[in-house]
Amino acid sequence: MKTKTINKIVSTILLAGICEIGLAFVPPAVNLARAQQAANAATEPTPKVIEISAKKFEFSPSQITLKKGEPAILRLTSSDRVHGFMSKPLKIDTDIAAGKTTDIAVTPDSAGDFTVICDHYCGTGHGNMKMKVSVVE
Ligand SMILES: [Cu+2]
Repeated sequence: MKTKTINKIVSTILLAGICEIGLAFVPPAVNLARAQQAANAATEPTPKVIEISAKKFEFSPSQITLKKGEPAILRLTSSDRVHGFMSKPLKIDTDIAAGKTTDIAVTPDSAGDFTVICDHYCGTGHGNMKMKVSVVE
């Protein structure tokens, strides 16, 4: 009777141990998928960073070229006051505060020439404050 009880306890402990191993064990296929994901992330190109500065009443450079489907970061600064930076077809709309860097991510989905305008009134020349973004295939 006593031995039987001990045997039962021992087998319960063993069973619990096996379950724990079972939980910790990750099938190799899952591990492989994870490794593949990590490798893909590592080989994904880091977005190109393009610096654009704004001041009354121009953007510099006044023209940039992006590639369709390729992510880029536009690093925007203003040397005088707050300006806008807006292009509907490129899905860009932000303000550029003075003395601060504003990063915006853009991945153009169609080729062509697009105009970015300052949509934050900044003075008499505001209406002509724009730049061109050329998106190539
Ligand atoms: Cu403006």
